[in-house]
Amino acid sequence: MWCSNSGKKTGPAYSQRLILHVDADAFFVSVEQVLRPELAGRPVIVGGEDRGVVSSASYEARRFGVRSAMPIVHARRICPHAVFLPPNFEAYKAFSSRMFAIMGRYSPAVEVTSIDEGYVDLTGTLRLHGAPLWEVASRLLDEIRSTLGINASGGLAGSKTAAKMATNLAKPNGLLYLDPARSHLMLGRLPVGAMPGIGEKAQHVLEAHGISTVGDLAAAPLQLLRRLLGRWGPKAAEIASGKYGSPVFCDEGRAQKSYSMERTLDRDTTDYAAVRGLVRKLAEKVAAKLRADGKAAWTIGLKVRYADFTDVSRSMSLRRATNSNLEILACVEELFNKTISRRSPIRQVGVRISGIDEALFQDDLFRPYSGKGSDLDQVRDMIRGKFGFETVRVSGCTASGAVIPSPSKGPLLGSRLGFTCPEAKRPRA
Ligand code: DCP
Ligand code: MG
Repeated sequence: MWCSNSGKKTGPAYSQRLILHVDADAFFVSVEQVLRPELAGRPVIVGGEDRGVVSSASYEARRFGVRSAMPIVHARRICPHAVFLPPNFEAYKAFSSRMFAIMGRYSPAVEVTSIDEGYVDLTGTLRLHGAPLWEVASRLLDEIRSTLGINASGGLAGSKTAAKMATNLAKPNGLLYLDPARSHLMLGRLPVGAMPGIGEKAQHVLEAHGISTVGDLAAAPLQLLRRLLGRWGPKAAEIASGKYGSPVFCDEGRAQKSYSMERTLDRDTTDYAAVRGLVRKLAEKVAAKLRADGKAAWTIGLKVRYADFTDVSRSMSLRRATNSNLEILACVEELFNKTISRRSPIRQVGVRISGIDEALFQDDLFRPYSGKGSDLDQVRDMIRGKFGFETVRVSGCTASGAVIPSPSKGPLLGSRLGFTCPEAKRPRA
């Protein structure tokens, strides 16, 4: 379902489409500063251990050049006096749901796009709030500040893209209202890379063809854009011109769109057997989460980051959505074999499952399908849930997807079901 923005037929002031984009400032760090007030105003960096990357940097740390996704070792070099903290996802999730609960009080149409970012469709709420909508937007951000103790920035405009671009201009701790009738005059002057969806690569391609601003993109010949960006080209031009306005997705927006996990290795390695083992473990963990939510996925993806920071990603789409370990491991195996083609050390690997759907399929028409996977998957998930992931190991996987239990000597809990349990742990008394 999507929430319509057509508004009531009560004149332009009521029906004008106005969308507020909200994005918390330095979110992970801000939460840490609320939990540890002594860190307020200091350069603070949240990220993995030494081999990891920066997740969030306070604006004080950004002054020294620290950015998200930068290796922690580099951040330590350029900002040695910063406080470095490991992530505390439970706390971030709790703050995130409180932030979206506040947003939901201003309009029923809220689309969650990430842990700290989303849209509120304020169209048609003028009479409800009894105040101009930029004032309402400002109240909403104030409420986030006073209730949660973190700063959030906002952009209020006639489309989601314009609102998001306005937020980026307002950051940190600001609110920018762009009159829908004139916003293209301001946004059109921004560099083309400022438009959401135009990444670094696309920006370079466009600039090489004289398209350097958002306005240039809006005016560029569609044929050229199709050649440069493929099918996305004409749509990008439409968005840049402000003519395209995708609706605020309410229900689906809240639903998880993908499941992923990635790991940075302890050291860069060419031990592909070990990397392959890690990839399989990630895939199994992601598949288990998918099953726990009663979902299935159409697309399985693998990302490999080499030591020189080049990323190679591959994905494959299936003929039907799946949440079966067997099928997901077989895909990951195939992707791994296709991806690992160069003899370079690997730094990081990740598995991403997308195209999320309800797990509606069932092989046995006379047995209702729970959505939680096959018997084998269910038993495996149950044992791992109780005794830990490592208690059950799926020990081999052929290209066709058949799981081969590895020969083992001891008493194997579950071995008849096609998996091995290396240390068959007994339930604790
Ligand atoms: N995040 C992450 N890794 C990244 C980017 C982000 O783990 N490469 C996490 C940490 C961020 C949170 O997601 O706090 C939100 O991402 P943002 O891009 O909104 O970044 P911040 O909120 O930290 O900063 P900003 O003020 O620029 O929004
Ligand atoms: Mg943010």
